[in-house]
Amino acid sequence: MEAADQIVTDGPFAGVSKWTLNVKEDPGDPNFLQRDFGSDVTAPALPTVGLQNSVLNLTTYDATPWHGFTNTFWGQCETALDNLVHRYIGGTMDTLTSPNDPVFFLHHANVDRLYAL
Ligand SMILES: [Cu+2]
Repeated sequence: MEAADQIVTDGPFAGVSKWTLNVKEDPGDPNFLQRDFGSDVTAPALPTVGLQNSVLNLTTYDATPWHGFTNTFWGQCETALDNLVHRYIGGTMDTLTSPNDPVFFLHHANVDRLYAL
């Protein structure tokens, strides 16, 4: 659950006192965990199992121009799966300091699992 400022308001990482962010992109960024599920219009939902399976079925690992927007396993894993989850959760997960959010590690463990498959 999050309030208007996207601060996480319940659970073990709620508020400022339970989970203080010390590494920030910008010194003015808040020092509390923020989430804003589904508010990004480009990421209104988590990736589906069907999307995940379609990425797993891509047989080319990567291709020119090597930038991640190709229809390859690496390109789609990064853009269609990984980035979509960051944008769907929003808040802290949608920043360069997204490892401040504990869910980052759950999410990236799954990304690692996909690479292993
Ligand atoms: Cu990521």
